[in-house]
Amino acid sequence: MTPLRTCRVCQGSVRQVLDLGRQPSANAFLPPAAVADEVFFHLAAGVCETCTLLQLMDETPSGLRYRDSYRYEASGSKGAQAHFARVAEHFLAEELTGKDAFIVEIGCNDGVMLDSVARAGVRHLGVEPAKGVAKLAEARGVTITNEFFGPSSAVDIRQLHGAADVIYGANTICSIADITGLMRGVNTLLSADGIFVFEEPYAGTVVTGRAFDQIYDEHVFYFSVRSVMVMAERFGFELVDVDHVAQHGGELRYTLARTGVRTPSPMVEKQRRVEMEADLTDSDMLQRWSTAVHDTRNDLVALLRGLRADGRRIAGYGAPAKATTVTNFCGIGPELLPFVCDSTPGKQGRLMPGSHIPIVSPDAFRDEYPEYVVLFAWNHADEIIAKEQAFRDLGNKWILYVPDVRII
Ligand code: DWN
Ligand code: ZN
Repeated sequence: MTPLRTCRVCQGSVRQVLDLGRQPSANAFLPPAAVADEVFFHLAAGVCETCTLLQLMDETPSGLRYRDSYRYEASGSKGAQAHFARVAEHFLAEELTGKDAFIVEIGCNDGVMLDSVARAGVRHLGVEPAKGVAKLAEARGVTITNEFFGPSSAVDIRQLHGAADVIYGANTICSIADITGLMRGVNTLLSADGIFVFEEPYAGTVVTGRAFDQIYDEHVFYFSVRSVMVMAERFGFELVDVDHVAQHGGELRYTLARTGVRTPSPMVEKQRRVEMEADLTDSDMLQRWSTAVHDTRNDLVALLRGLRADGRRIAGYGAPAKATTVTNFCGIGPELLPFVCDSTPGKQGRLMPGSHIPIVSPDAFRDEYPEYVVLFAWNHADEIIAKEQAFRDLGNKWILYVPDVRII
């Protein structure tokens, strides 16, 4: 938990811009007997005064993250399944067309993307350190190596399988604090004209979209086009394409190639201008953001306290990692929200990190609907609200808090 003094990419000074207080590791869902062993750290985001990269000030020790007990399953929503099937289709049609094409996914989780590649009979490798989800990927027929990606695993993979045409990561590159080690690994493994593609939480969504709950220990970086351009250049790469991704409230997908090998798409310049016009990392903008996030906290807590005082039955829906940030930042515990429901079997029967709110199955929620429910999995709102139409038909209400607190 060493405080960061310099940017992890460019060594510029990092200025703290948002303090989210004492927090546990966001995906460390606890068995009730393990409460005494819980580890906390200081969660705060800062901005690099040189390359503008938004990043965590402190880190949890890496041993605490992505352990064998890691519970998040990337296939957990229909939206994600469809999205990753489309990503695979794109790679298969555009990049993996050679006779012996090879794709590596860094942090493939339960194999939601590589599943389609494996079915197409194309050479692939998922690099996944969390044993539980890696086993799920293997069970679908995905080839796995159970380790962290870095400079030495990249050498081993290259020796065993040859160079990769595509290296891909979804919501994983932002969690690799040692960006130099990552980029050295990519440099070792990527073919001369290959691409490194990663889609990650976007600084614009986190700041202007006020999705402050994307900030937690796993997400060390909140990239933007501007900061990725600097990062790519430092390591001999170039940002050649940018796409909008609807997942997780709005992300960006970045495509890097070795400098000069591919012609950058006009989207790169277009998105860079959008960011400049939005003053994304301007200090006044970040100050207003911090104030707005604190307002959200006050509004949400006041709403929940008022509902409890009126004797209303309230609960939470979804136990995403994001809910750890919100509940701990706002001081919301079981006295305000007696339970949250989540469809992930491995989370049920456990407690939310830090807040210790019990997690139950969605069946328990349907057995006796609460009157007001905080939709922590707000990024899946369309899917969940449609699925739980009966909840609303009975006059019950959803509570949302990104970008502002509101009842629908
Ligand atoms: O970056 C990360 C992303 C990809 O996934 C990781 N660091 C951790 C994780 O973030 P998250 O936990 O915020 O992801 P989700 O997809 O927003 O989590 C949604 C949660 O809601 C899951 O626990 C499943 C649950 N859920 C549910 O109970 N009913 C989801 C849907 C769609 C449902 O119908
Ligand atoms: Zn920097």
